[in-house]
Amino acid sequence: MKITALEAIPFAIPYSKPLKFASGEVHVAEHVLVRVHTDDGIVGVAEAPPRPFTYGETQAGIIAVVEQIFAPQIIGLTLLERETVGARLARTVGNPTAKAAVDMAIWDALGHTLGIGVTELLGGFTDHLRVSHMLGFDEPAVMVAEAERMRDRYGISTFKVKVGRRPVSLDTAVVRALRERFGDEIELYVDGNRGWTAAESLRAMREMADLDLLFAEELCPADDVLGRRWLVGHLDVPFIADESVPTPADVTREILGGSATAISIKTARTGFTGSRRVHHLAEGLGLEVVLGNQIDGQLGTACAVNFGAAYQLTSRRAGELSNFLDMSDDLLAEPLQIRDGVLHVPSGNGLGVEIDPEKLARYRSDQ
Ligand code: MUC
Ligand code: MG
Repeated sequence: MKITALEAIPFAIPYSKPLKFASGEVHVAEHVLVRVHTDDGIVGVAEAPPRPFTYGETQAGIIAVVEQIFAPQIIGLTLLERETVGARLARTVGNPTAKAAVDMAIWDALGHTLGIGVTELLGGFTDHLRVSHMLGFDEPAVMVAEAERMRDRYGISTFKVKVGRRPVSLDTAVVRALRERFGDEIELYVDGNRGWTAAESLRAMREMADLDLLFAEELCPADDVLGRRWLVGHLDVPFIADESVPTPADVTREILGGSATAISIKTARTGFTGSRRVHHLAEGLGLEVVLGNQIDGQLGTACAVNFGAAYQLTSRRAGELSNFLDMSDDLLAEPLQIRDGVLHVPSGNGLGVEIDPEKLARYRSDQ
């Protein structure tokens, strides 16, 4: 079970439908495949998606930190020393998706070593999640057509609508069009990626008061400390903190400060070990939790569903597990399948997935 090598492999897969939102846009999935090798010949995998507009990471930076700093720190430790691994990685500040991918690749390797799935290792609550699809910026008619396609083809009936444009009516018109088209057949919530001010956020939420929203997510910046607290105090739906809570300490600060009343857990930024800490904290605080999406590919989505299915709290709400559908291709040998609005945890040991060597050869950008 001893870790003998750590690899960081860049790859690039274009999106067939780019995703646009208030803090940025993504046209090509330029992610990093992280592989952990052990002395038993086991290989664990995970994916790090650089999001410079959210965490400041880049593809080149993730490779550098994994190869130059993390690899020498953890080679020689065993798969059972995950807290030691975490403590060593924590000596480097930031780099959340690089750290998360190393952590999740270790869990995958552990699952393969023990002959157990990661969901079972973590908690084993269920084997599937309902799926929520994230709709990026566009005209109302295009976003309604996209929701129709997701519903008709994959049975998805929960949608997170990206908002945060100016004037706010650009976005409230989209949400209204969706509600008018689907009535109560769908669940809807909105995510502003910090695009609005607190006052704009409240104006928009009042315009949408009759649209039966589940949640509002990160509508304005958490650094607008008093404005955000004021906003959250005026809302009658849970306010989800997403990019403002990359660590358990951030969750504590935002919730106790009155700047959020719910949280998004993203395995892409807290791995399994950190996400478990955030989950337990949320459970203790009695918070609503949504399993979020860092615009993950299929490998990242396999990580998310493995985690989400492990616990009751993370499987209660639909998880954001479908944005890989907007990619032109992926790396997995067996593609993930969403049916009737549900994604099952891939069966098998570890994460239950395998990388297709031909696809990796085609999309890796370091050779
Ligand atoms: C989300 O929930 O915000 C877009 C930016 C980011 O950091 O994550 C995605 C989705
Ligand atoms: Mg978000």
